[in-house]
Amino acid sequence: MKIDKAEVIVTSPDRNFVTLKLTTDDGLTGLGDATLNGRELSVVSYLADHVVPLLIGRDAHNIEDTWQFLYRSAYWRRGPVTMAAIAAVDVALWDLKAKAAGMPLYQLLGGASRTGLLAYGHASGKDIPELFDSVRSHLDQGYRAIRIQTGVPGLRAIYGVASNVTSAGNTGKRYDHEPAQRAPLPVEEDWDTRAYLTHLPGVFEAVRNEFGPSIPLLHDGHHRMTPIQAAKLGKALEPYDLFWLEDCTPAENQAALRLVRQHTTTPLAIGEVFNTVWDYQTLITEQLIDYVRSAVTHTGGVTALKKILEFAAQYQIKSGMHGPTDISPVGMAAAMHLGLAIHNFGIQEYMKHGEATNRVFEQSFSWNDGMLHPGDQPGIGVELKVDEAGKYPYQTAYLPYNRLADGTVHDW
Ligand code: KDG
Ligand code: MG
Repeated sequence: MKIDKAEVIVTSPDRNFVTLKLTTDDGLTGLGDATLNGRELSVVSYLADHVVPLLIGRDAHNIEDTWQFLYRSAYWRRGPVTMAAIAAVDVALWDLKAKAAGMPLYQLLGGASRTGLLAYGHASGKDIPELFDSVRSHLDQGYRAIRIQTGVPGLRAIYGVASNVTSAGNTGKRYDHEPAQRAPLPVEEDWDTRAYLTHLPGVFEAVRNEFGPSIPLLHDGHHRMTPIQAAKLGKALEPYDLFWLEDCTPAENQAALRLVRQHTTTPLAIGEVFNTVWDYQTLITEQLIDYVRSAVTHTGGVTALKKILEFAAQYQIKSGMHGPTDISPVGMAAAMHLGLAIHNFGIQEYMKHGEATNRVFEQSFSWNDGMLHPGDQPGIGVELKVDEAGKYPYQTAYLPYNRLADGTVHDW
């Protein structure tokens, strides 16, 4: 099974996606997601200019060897662009191998360890009434676990709150997806950590009072706190029994999590911006987190993330794979197969893709009663409709960024 053709396909149905499509000499096709939100074209170049020429003629069955070759032969290791490109090759090869075997990918990863994957969705609102409406709507859609984000009094914008406004103006349509605004330049938002820390515990108190003690609730701090602020927030949220507090600090300083951990029993989740096991070394061996947030797409694929999660399992740390809409349906499918197979699955983030995206990517996963299942089609269960993809050319898009009241740039 030799690789005959490797194509990098960029499409922007509801947002930009980068997909690698491999075709073998026996006519099988495999897909891999290489989407890096706001920096999509750098992965396109990495793949098209540097990786595609290395793939032609290779044995598609040799997944581990191809991974090690791409990682080590580049000399320049790690980083989101490199690891997203390697991930795309890796997932496309797993898709091919599973299709060749006539099995869904999870069977090749050891078989199903569970019947489905508990998923969480994103409820948000600029104030409590709007947040409650969003929680109700998620419950109606079947979600059994819900992330809670709200506006903070005095701030115009806050991470994670759905909006009706894009750079093109107020569309009237509510945008619940993670932003990467289609615009020539990034949008500036405002931020005040003190106002946020004062406001948030009351929000969780209100949500618990309204929706009761049993529903798993999550929150994303989006790297905005110092370690001592994160420790304070974790402690303040303990009465509301969070499933996790995510990205409480910019965790590239892994040792900082020691301080947070010493002060709170609120479970911690980290890693959506990480790309190798080395980013987790201290966090895992010292048991400073409870959930690994990496996506298959940004961590070198199924091969590499499976190893990270098996390492984490030795320390009773579970998976919480990143699943916003900037992970394409291909990346989501790979995550579902991996999540179904590993022992230490925790929860899967799941934001629904838009209708145009679902027309471009034909998918076989199911969503029943708050649980995901990747389906039983051979491979990962996603096919790319090339004609449909061609209708949506790339659009310049940037993530927003933050400034404090005095103009200082802050983490977004
Ligand atoms: O590209 C950035 C988004 O993926 C990020 O803002 C989403 O934090 C996120 C999450 O937890 O889904
Ligand atoms: Mg996050």
